Amino acid sequence: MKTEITELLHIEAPIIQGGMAWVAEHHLAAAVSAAGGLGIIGAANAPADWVRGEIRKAREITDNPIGVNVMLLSPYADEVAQVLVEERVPVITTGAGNPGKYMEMWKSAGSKVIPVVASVALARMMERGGADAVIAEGTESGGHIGAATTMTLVPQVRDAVKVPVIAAGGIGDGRGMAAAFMLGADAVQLGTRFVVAKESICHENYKERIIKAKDIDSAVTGRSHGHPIRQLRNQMTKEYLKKEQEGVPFEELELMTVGALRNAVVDGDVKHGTVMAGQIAGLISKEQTCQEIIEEIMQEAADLLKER
Ligand code: TUI
Repeated sequence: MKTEITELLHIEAPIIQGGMAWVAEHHLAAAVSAAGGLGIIGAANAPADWVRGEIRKAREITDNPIGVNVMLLSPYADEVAQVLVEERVPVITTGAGNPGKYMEMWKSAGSKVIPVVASVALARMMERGGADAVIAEGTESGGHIGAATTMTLVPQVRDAVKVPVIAAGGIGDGRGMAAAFMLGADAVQLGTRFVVAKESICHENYKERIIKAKDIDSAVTGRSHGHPIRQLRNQMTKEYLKKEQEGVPFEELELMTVGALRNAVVDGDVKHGTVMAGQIAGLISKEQTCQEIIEEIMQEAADLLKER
């Protein structure tokens, strides 16, 4: 399947893996890229040397292009930005902010820069600033989210910019991919479905929690202080939301979440840890290899797009 995104990024399948903190390390990214999609190493809050190591380890597994996601709230964002130039990373996605100050250095190093946007205004600003494409991410996503749904955001971003649009948020199979194409997308980005990939190093408890999740099992914490995070309900979200409702200050709420994502992903504490996942978790029913996931989605989407 050829689209503007497969041509731009030199990939076979217009499927991009989300840059999920703790989960998107070199095994997962390399497996997605080896299967023809675009694997992404999630720099999240990690130091720059970790990111460099992951890029190099991924390159030992596959020669296909691999990208890196820069989480712009990271204290290491400046150093990570520099490492990506030194390592000549072909594709850079960004999340949780405006990557404007890095655009020039990345572009002159020859990287394709693809910011995640949660609004039409930011999409327009990113295009003006030289973005090669944008990821329009709806509120169905896991983790840090915007307000607009994928169904409403993607066509509005499509109409507002000329660069290719990648749809994200709530997409978990070929039906979601075909729907995103109908809305004007040139590719899709999936997170939750890849968390449960065989190559994902995420703890089995976390994977099992996603596989058992139902449609309305996620909750959004942090709305009151402007850092909304979608995650699966557990003891932690229950306590957090109660405290948030009581007006407990931001600093105290933040203390509850320090290290909580790591506790869930690495140690498997899905009761007290943060189990970030998108609303599509309810659809995801089994662990598969990245190749199986990509082949299945591509086949489903191709059949649907042919029928119409
Ligand atoms: O970034 C994400 N998802 C994330 S980042 C993350 S790490 C984290 N962990 C705990 C607390 C806080 C962060 C977990 N999940 N997705 C991409 C994304 N970007 N979604 C929404 C946005 C976004 C929102 C506002 C991008 C730009 C933006 O603009 C604000 C501005 O500065 O203009």
